[in-house]
Amino acid sequence: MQVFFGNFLIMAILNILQYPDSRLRIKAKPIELFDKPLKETIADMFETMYASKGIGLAATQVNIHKRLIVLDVSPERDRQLVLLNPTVLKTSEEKKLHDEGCLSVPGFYESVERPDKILVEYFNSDGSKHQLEAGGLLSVCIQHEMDHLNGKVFVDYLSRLKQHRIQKKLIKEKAKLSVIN
Ligand code: QAP
Ligand code: CO
Repeated sequence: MQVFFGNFLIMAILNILQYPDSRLRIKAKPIELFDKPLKETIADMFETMYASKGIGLAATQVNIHKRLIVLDVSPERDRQLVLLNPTVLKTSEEKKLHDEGCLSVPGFYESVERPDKILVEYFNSDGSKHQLEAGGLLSVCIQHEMDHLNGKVFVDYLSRLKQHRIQKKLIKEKAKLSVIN
């Protein structure tokens, strides 16, 4: 939600769901209306992503189950990308290993294998259709965020042992925090 206070536009930092929250498993629905509330959600998602020092955030992670992702993989943090209703048209045969983290899985980084290059079709916030050929970190990030829209988390690609270790640690951390608060 955005609030106008005089001339100031106040954006909100949204709550990020933490793995293994079952709401991270909900499949997001296509966006049908490219309206003002949608633009406000996008602004809030960027605010949330930058505040958390992230490079990508899917709507699913902030408990909004619509097909919307925001990204900024630039070192200067000034290249905002919004992908609405993204679909992958092509993937390269070549796969690569890349270290991944996730704002919903704080403190854990693990290597995941994915196609090196992808061709994605998406809509921007004005409702116009675009295509983007991505490689490297951008490609990894788009694939990671698109997984979220389908209820998938990068941890799902790891061994059962690693999944259980991560779950145990995050549940334990949460329990500690609830004693304090
Ligand atoms: C997905 O993830 C990604 O654990 C985006 O303590 C990440 O922005 C794709 C973050 C890496 C490709 C490579 C994670 C921030 C941010 C943490 C993120 C943390 C603070 C993760
Ligand atoms: Co993630």
